[in-house]
This record gives sequence, C-alpha cells and structure tokens, in this order.
Amino acid sequence: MPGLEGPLDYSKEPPRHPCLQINAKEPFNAEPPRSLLVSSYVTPVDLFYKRNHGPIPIVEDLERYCFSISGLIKNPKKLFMKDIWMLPKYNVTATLQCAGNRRTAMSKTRKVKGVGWDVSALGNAVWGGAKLADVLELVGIPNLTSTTQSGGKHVEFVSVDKCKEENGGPYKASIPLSQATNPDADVLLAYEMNGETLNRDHGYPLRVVVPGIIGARSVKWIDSINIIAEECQGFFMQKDYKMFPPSVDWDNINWASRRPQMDFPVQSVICSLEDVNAIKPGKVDIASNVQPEKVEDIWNLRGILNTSWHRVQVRVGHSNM
Ligand SMILES: Nc1nc2c(c(=O)[nH]1)N[C@H]1C(S)=C(S)[C@@H](COP(=O)(O)O)O[C@H]1N2
Ligand SMILES: [Mo]
Repeated sequence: MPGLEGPLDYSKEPPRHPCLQINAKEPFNAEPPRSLLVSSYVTPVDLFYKRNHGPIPIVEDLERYCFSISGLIKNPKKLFMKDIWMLPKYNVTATLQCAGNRRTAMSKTRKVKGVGWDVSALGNAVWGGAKLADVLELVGIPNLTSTTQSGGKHVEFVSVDKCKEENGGPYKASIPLSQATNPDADVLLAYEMNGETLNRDHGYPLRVVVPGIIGARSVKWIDSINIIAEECQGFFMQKDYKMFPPSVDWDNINWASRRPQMDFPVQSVICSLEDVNAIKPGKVDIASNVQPEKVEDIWNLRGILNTSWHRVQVRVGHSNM
C-alpha cells in the first residue's frame, strides 16, 4: 500500500530512551527497568517495552497512507486515516504483554529459544482509536458476526515490516471474526497511545490493539486486513499462543493490569517461611486458569507464557520507631 514502507536495514530507526534495557539491538527489543515500570500505573510511551521483528517502518506521506480490507467479503475497500478519524473515538486502558515475558527465568530451568526478556515486557497504555467492529461495518460486516456469507471466520492483520521469522515477509496475525465484530471486546485500530500520536516503535500510523490476549495479536503498522476462513498461518500464530475459549463474557472486563498492593507492615507479618507462602500471588484468569506455582512445570522450547508465580525477595529490616 502507498505511504508506508518497511525498510531493509536499520539505518532509520527512531530515537529511544537511554534507560531501556536492550535485549536485542537489531531488531530492536527492549524493556524498562522494573523500578520505572512499577512507578506509574500508565506506562509512559518512551519506557513502554518495544518488541520488534524487523526494521521500523517509515511513513512517507500520511495523506497517501491507506490500507485495504478484502478477502471473503462482498465489497472490499481501501481506507485512509481520515476514514478512521471520522469514526467514534474510544480510549481503552489495556495491558499489552509479550508472550515471551520472563523468558530468562524459564531459561534457568533449561535453555529456551527467543529474545531473553526479564519481567518488564509488559505495560499499561491508554489506547485511542476506532473500534475494529465499527471499521468492519464500513465494509458491510455487521456487529456480532462469526461467519461472513462467503465463509470468512477470521480477521488477518498484515504489516509491512520485513521479518526473519517470515523469511523476509511481513508480520501478520489473526483473531476470530466474532471477537473482531464484538464492540464489547474493545479491539481497536489505534492511532494514539497515552493521548499522543502513536510513536514509530509502537505502530505509527495505525496498529491493532487486542485486549486480553498476548501482545503478538496486536499487529503494528497496518498494511492490509483480510477476512479469511482459517486462522492466519504465519509464524506468530503457533498453536502454543492460545486464544480465549469461545464462552467468554466480554462485558465489563477490565483490560488493565493492577499493581500488586501490600498495605500491611511487612516486618510484622513475615516471620517464618509459612508466612512468606501466605503472600503468594496465585492469580486466576477469566477462564478460571490458576497461576502455576513452578516454572519447571510449564517449561517449553519457545520459552513463552511463563505465567508461574513471580517471586520477589522481601528484605525484613527493623526500624527504631
Ligand atoms: N508489525 C508488527 N507487529 C507486531 C510485532 C512486530 O514485530 N511487527 N510484534 C508483536 C509482538 S510479539 C508484541 S508483544 C507486540 C509489542 O508491541 P509494542 O512493541 O508496542 O510493545 O507487538 C506485536 N505486533
Ligand atoms: Mo510478543
């Protein structure tokens, strides 16, 4: 599509915050130090983790930038930014997290493949943009559609970045059409992050944000959207990256991550090992999955979905108060 280009090399990368911990330089993969991540509820854009599989795309002319919606639909269309800006704008506070977050911890059990992330490949942002459900209505797909008349069941997002994993082709991923056309699922075509125009690293001029699922579905730098019959076959749709079960009740889900709170005086509580156990994390998700205790039990070669308890050391001191 005109107006957006995926460069072949890394000579035109954007400037980045010096505090970021760089896990891979080319493609650029970096996360904030954990103290900075937890110091604010909404993660500042320049400290938000950056997860890339190729050089950052370049917008030559925003007015010329457009993307197509085609595939198993009757009336394919080309849309420009002005078409997206015309739709109602929504702000959704949602956490984005890479499936590879805490991969280094998994590597300690046995070596895994992939960029080594510590614990900060996640962030909370206020994403501003149009609902994908509204955009799909522009091409004649009504809300709450799970199959189009021509048999389309999934929505594939295709970018322009040149990725090694795709043999030099673009990054792509898909979500079910039923999720894409459900306004309550809050899937966005976002053009803003924390009230600012999207930063180049985060998908300028337009990216997808799919709340509640691994970051890999939130495709940046949209070049085309295809309505397809089967899940997208790209590298990033491997079966380990699971989707929601179909029975999710989408209403009133809070997509943002909460900060853990410890409102009690730690020194008076932790006296023995049992007490340390008493402040275990043990989160439960909307599908009733419980956080596994040990990383060893969920080890996998790609080192993804390390949802095991994240233990932090608590130092017990004495104050003279
Ligand atoms: N086009 C494109 N979209 C992409 C990626 C990418 O490399 N290229 N990385 C994905 C992955 S794996 C994650 S975790 C998120 C990261 O988004 P962020 O860099 O804005 O934090 O973007 C996703 N979308
Ligand atoms: Mo990711």
